[in-house]
Amino acid sequence: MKHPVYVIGHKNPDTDTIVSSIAYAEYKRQTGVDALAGRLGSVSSETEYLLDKFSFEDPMRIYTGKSTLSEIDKDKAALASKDMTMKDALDKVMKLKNRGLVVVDTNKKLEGIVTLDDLTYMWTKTDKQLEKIIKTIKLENVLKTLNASIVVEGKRPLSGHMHMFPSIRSNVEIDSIALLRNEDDKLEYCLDLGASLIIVVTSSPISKKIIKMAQDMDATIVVTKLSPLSVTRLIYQTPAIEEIMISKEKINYFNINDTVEEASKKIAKSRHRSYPVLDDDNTVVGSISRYHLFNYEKKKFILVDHNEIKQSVDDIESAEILEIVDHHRLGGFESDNPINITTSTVGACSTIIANMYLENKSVKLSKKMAGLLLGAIVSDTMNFKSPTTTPTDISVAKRLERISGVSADDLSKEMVEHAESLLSKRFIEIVYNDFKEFNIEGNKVGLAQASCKSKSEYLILKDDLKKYLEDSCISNHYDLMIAMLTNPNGSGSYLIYAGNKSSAIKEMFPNKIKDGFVRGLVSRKKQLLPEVISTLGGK
Ligand SMILES: [Mn+2]
Repeated sequence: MKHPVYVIGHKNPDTDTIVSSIAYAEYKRQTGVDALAGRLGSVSSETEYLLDKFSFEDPMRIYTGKSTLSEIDKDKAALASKDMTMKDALDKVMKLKNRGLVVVDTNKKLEGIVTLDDLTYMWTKTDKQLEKIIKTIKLENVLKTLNASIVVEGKRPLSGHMHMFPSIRSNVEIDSIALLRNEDDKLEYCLDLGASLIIVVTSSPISKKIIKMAQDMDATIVVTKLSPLSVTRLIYQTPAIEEIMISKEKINYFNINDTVEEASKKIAKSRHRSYPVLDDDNTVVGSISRYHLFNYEKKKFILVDHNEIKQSVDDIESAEILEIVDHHRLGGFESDNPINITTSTVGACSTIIANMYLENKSVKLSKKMAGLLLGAIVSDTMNFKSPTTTPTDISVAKRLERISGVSADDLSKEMVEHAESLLSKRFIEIVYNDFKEFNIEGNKVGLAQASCKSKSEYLILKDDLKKYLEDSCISNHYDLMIAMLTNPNGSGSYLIYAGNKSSAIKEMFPNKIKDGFVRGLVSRKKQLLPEVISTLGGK
């Protein structure tokens, strides 16, 4: 099984993160890496609009860095139906490494398992236990296993008793099975005492007298050319495996979405060799053994648009990080192996990736991919108005405009139009989806950023959102919380604030703030934070 490398952006994905993962996965595929784009949350309506416009699919949702059973190598399950004879099961199981069969119904739903051990335990059973099993054998299985043919078919039931080459003085029980040579006196004797199934080891025909007698007694006679020894051995392998299988309720089995860690824990407590793996419809899709759980390849990731563990996929510690492409500060990341890191202080991660496409002549940048990347750069730099914008962002965007035939300005306007209304979000999302906490001169400060398309949205929200911030300050002990509601067109931000230090805000942006709006304020990191620091720090 070939394992893909997942290219993922950060949690609460924005357009730059989603586009970076799609574009870099495609870039890696063109260089021969089996890469797939993944996402850690739902996409915004702005992103969705951009994906639709250039006909790209949503990346697949990824929940954990742990490997699930669907992602590791497994054995193909050797399937059997419960009416399979033990003889056929033995023949099949001897050819398997894990020496186990998975018993399923006609829809491949799990019913139980049968292992080589179960099949051989048959020989340790008492006569009484064997009788119970022999009682269940079917005529068709006897014919198949003993390579036998029917001479007379009767309807007597089977008691489970077996008589091997009885003499005329033996106590042959009613409805028993008798194994005989083609000797009329003994055949007659057994029929007379009410034997139900007579297996005759012979190559010569059964006499008419015996046939007539069997018909009168409603008994069955079958003939086989196998040796007496083979017949004695094989007759105990004619029962169906249903009689000895271990039913579903008594075994460990796994769902394809269980993690390797969960499965290992369960397996450590049990002694079977192999365990069925089912999909969500309870259909058997494979089987695993200890070997698979101790020798699996970790899930592999390339991180784009982030590098901090807490912004990345859950359980990233269980996975392997191969590479990072980012435009944020480095956040104390450690790796076991040397890895490739590409970082640059540009306004969008998509700028770095677009640059890679433009510089690598052996990689093709399609028209629609150029449009997609352009959209992400426009979004992350707020149409180049954010102070994080660099000349590289602008020059790369110009080249993308030419290749895609789309204008950055038009794209920006369309995306702002399709951005989600703040009114459709809950306060907890507005405040905490993109939230950073700072300690400034002993003050606990929280700065939230969200995009806000219009003054009317702000006016509708501002009182209730202020109340929400005030409550959050009290319950979470913030001295100051600011919600920065930025117009995605880059014109500026509305500020809503609360906390015992909120009077300080009034000292900030003294000339620029008008009806809560600060023209030109778009970057939390480069504009708002330094202002808050200097106000609270008195510097
Ligand atoms: Mn970004």
